Amino acid sequence: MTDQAALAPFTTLLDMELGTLDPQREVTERRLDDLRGMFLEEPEAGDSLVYRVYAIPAPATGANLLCSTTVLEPGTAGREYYMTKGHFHQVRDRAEVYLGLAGEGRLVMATEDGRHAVEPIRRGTVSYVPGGWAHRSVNVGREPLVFFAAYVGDAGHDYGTVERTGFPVLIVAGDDGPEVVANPRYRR
Ligand code: M6P
Ligand code: ZN
Repeated sequence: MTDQAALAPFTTLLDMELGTLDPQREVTERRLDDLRGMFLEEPEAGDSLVYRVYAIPAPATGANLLCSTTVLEPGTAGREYYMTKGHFHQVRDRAEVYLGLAGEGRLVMATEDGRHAVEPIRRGTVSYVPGGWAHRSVNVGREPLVFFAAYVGDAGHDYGTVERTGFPVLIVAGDDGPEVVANPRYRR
């Protein structure tokens, strides 16, 4: 018998604008202090909230899907918009799907050999993150960016690789809106 046997069907109510879940289960908060070293310019001191992840827990096995909503606040550190830490999956070939719910964002993805892709996130976008692609979301709008994500349960989060290399590109506030620029600190 696997964990599967212990899991009964259940439903969660998702507020499509706010991204909150009812019932609320695990909530992870990330503040500017948790993102130290990730922005090109260090943000001013302060522990401003950057994002919250509301998870729907399930056993972290390859038979399950782990689902969460992320609510990413608007803001900038230097010219860079607020963003998530970003990660590869520990099990590299595990895929993920992002469904945009509210706000305006970008999904930045990169492979370990240095390729990158930038896709929009807004209400109704469904983005496929193939295995082997690190992913980070960026809020380029003035409202919270809200999206739903589902990934293979045994994927795991590898934050260390992204912390070491960065992403090949940054999303920065330009005169006419968001711009994709090369990351001068990126190294494979
Ligand atoms: C999405 C998913 C989660 C992830 C969250 C925040 O909801 O990809 O697995 O935790 O975004 O991103 P990060 O873990 O990179 O901070
Ligand atoms: Zn992921």
